[in-house]
Amino acid sequence: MREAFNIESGKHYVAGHRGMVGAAIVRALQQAGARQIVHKTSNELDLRDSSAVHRFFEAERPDYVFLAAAKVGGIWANSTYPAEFIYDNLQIQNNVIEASRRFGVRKLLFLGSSCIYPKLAPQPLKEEYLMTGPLEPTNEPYAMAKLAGMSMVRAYRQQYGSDFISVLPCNLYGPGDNYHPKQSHVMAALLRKFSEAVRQGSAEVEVWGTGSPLREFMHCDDLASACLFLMEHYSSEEPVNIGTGTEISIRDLAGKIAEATGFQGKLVFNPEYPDGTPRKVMDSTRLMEMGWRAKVDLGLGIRETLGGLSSADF
Ligand code: GFB
Repeated sequence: MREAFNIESGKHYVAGHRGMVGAAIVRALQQAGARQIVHKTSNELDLRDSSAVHRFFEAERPDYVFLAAAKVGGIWANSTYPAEFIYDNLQIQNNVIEASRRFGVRKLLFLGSSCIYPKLAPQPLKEEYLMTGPLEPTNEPYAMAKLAGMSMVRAYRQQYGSDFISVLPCNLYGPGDNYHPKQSHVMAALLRKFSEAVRQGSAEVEVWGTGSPLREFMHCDDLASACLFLMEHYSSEEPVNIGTGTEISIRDLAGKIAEATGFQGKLVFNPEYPDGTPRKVMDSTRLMEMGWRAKVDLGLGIRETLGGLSSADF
């Protein structure tokens, strides 16, 4: 019989705590009463270094692990640094998952992404559609690494009885995002572009691609809430989609952000940049049937994220 997930008394290790997702998970754990949260910066602990990771786990012996550390980025970053995306992510997840098994971690949550579904899988995406067709070329190495991580989670459950689970979030945004002008995801990139355009009085903002692709966005605090919910209530080898079920075109998203920032100028769509996957809205029935729902409305989430931006972000 597996022991219940005990937030208060358990020792939680959040790998990647300084990233947008990791920081949101730390906030959620603190708000839920967690008293022992351990984390290390990438300078303190390089998760690609197997012996360093094993030394850390031997010393800290966490009960629960949230594997939110990864090399992530938007469509341009994935297309530009494919070797780093596959190497770093394979190294990180191999080391953390194996060390978690070796040092008796009670439960581990592995984060995949909706971008690892086949490019043209039927929509909305159901978990069983994974691995049923060719991947989106712009982030195939990243997707292969994440698919390998999910396979590892299943294999460790089967061979060692490890209580490890995998989740698949949709596109995310919120405080602490990466606002790098080229390497960021679309939400962060547009929040930055429109904010700077208003500040500088620019007449136009460049939006990459045609604007026609559809994306599903969730606030990182909702994702963190879903992760704690699944750590408490879910224990199976099947991955779980974490989405809102609502999609928006890049064009309409740009319009929403222009309105939220008060930008009055022109949107210029640049088709020299790739559109990527045309759609990737997920079917999150498996999660919703367990009783969890996303709470943060997209318009409100965009305004709150804008309001929280500071010069430290850009
Ligand atoms: O978030 P994003 O970069 O990646 O979104 P994906 C890319 C979509 O937004 C493309 C358009 O259709 C872009 O043409 N876009 C418009 C922009 N303006 C911009 C901009 O200024 N910056 C960016 N980045 N995009 C990612 C995967 O796919 O999804 C990652 O590559 C990750 O691995 C992430 O899984 C969740 O949503 O296409």
